[in-house]
Amino acid sequence: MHIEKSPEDYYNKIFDLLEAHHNWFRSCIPLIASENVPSAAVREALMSDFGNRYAEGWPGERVYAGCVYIDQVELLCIELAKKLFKAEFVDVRPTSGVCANLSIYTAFTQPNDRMLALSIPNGGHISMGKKDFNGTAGAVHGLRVEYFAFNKDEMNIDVDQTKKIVEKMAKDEHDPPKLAMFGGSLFLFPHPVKELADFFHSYDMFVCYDSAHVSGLIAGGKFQDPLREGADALTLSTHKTIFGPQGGAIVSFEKYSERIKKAVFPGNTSNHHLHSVAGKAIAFAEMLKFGKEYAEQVVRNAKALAQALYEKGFKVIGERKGFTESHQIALNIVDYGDGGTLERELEKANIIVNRQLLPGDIQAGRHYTHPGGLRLGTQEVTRLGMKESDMREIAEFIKRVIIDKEPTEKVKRDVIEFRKSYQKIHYAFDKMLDAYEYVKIRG
Ligand code: DSN
Repeated sequence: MHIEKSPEDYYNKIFDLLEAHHNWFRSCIPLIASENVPSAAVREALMSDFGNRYAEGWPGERVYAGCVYIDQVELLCIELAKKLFKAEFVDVRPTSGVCANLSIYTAFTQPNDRMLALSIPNGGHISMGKKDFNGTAGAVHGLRVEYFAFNKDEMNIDVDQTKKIVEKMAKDEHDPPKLAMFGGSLFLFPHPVKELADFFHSYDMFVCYDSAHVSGLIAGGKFQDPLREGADALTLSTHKTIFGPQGGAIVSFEKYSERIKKAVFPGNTSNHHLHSVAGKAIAFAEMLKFGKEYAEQVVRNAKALAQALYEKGFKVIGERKGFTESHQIALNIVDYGDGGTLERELEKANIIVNRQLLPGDIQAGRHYTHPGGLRLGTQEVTRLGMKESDMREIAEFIKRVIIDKEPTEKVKRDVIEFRKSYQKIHYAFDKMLDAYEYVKIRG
């Protein structure tokens, strides 16, 4: 018999589910490369009244009254981000990485222009995708997306072949790209910005670098320094290797500031989530203080996890180059199943990863629901205080699920035991709350 739920039933159920999620994550190994766990300080900022206000425009030039304190926080957020990225100009208003990329498209291209980016199996993000695939660049801004040449063995952009592609577009077709977008979602090794930026500039292309995944590593002085290597702007996420709230930002030079500001507002945002700006500011202060030590440990952990997985028999992508220089590890798991199935098996053992399209998957007939890869990231487990020896334990848990096919219930029991020692946040000013502690503020 169907019993109609009351509003109270829904209300209580939602809180039950929220609390259940927090309790579950306390005993999981979180390895999604695009996530992180914010400090209690960031969570406090997110709960503030800033989240209920409007502040369209730039600090001091708002469309609304009531922004006395909001303006001060946003200016501090900008100041912190400028220090973090040694930059002349930062716009912290984009509400996501996609919004930041779309603002760059708006500022520096016209619909129907050509743009250069990585294809999704080679590491590109959906925001750089073609119209046919409903990617933001093609479907929203009408750009014609062309691909960088990619070297699968190097897991990187092929410099010489890419130059040939652009020369052909410019000389034979009289239609060079207007924008090159480095960076992406599967991102193991620094991209050849230094090798290509001058060449792209010689065709009047704007050079952007999507650092959504690696922004915390760049801020911490690891990986690469795109603005000094020739990029005109960085777009970023504030919640992957930076441990802030979900959001975006654009980092660039003063000469581009007016175009970027207009593209962000009114171009691509109305109000810009002011509680998130406060959270970004707190996370930037944490990064300024702890970012170097954190970024170094993230990369050490990624290398240790990759090495341990390799020694246990996994095909770890990028072997010849030391597996990774970022927080990410990519596994080719076609010998054991497909990415979709194995992602779910690992989840049953409280190991949270995501399936990943790898270079060559589409040609091999694989699809994004059942791709040939898994992607792992070490940024969140590093925030929980884990070190290289813990990476070896994690590799063993993953092997037990994927290679040994042990019952996931059995592995899960050991994962829960392992996780008990890692409940606190590291690289933060305030460590009072546990990382995934559920905070109840209703009566
Ligand atoms: N799709 C996300 C990632 O995991 O890379 C970023 O938006």
